[in-house]
Amino acid sequence: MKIGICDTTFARYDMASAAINEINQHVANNKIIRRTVPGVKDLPVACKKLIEEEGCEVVMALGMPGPEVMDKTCAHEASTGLIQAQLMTNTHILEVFVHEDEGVDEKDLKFLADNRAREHAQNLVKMFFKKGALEKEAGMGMREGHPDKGPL
Ligand code: RDL
Ligand code: RDL
Ligand code: RDL
Repeated sequence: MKIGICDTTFARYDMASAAINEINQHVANNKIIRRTVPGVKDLPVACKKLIEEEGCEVVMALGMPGPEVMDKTCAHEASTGLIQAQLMTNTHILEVFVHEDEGVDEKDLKFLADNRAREHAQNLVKMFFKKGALEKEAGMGMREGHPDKGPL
């Protein structure tokens, strides 16, 4: 399988390497194509190109919106762009965003970024390599990065 990984230089943690490391721990013999762009708003077209020009069957888009209102707006715009790219290509692009103000301090933010990237990579593996795996987790209050909330 061809897997696309797209990340940004704006992010303060190398989430792409964490995601690639996690994928390789679970499944072998896949072609992983990585692209890095400046910021989250550059992700949608980069992901679309990975799908249309490089033949990727799934892509992860990893980014870090900053703490300012402008950054949050940027993140929302990037998100709608990523959804548009998915609909245009009929292909999943897993959005892995960690907001810079989600961590209580820098250490916590780093831990969260690494964890969230890895847990979304595990979701990718479950979606494309382990048939029925996500159905087993349906309604279980799963979260990425933070502890799971659990079912009611
Ligand atoms: O196309 C060039 C830039 O506009 C693009 O890279 C933006 O995504 C960069 N950017 C902002 O301009 C901004 O105000 C980013 C953020 N905030 C942000 O919070 N996170 C980013 N990029 O990854
Ligand atoms: O593409 C992978 C994820 O980005 C995607 O599954 C999101 O829908 C996950 N998600 C969030 O990232 C978030 O900030 C969800 C929520 N909030 C939410 O409130 N409910 C969800 N997903 O079902
Ligand atoms: O409970 C409040 C939530 O907003 C908080 O838990 C965030 O961590 C939610 N969240 C994001 O804001 C985000 O950008 C999540 C994701 N991405 C995500 O990918 N997975 C999550 N939460 O479980």
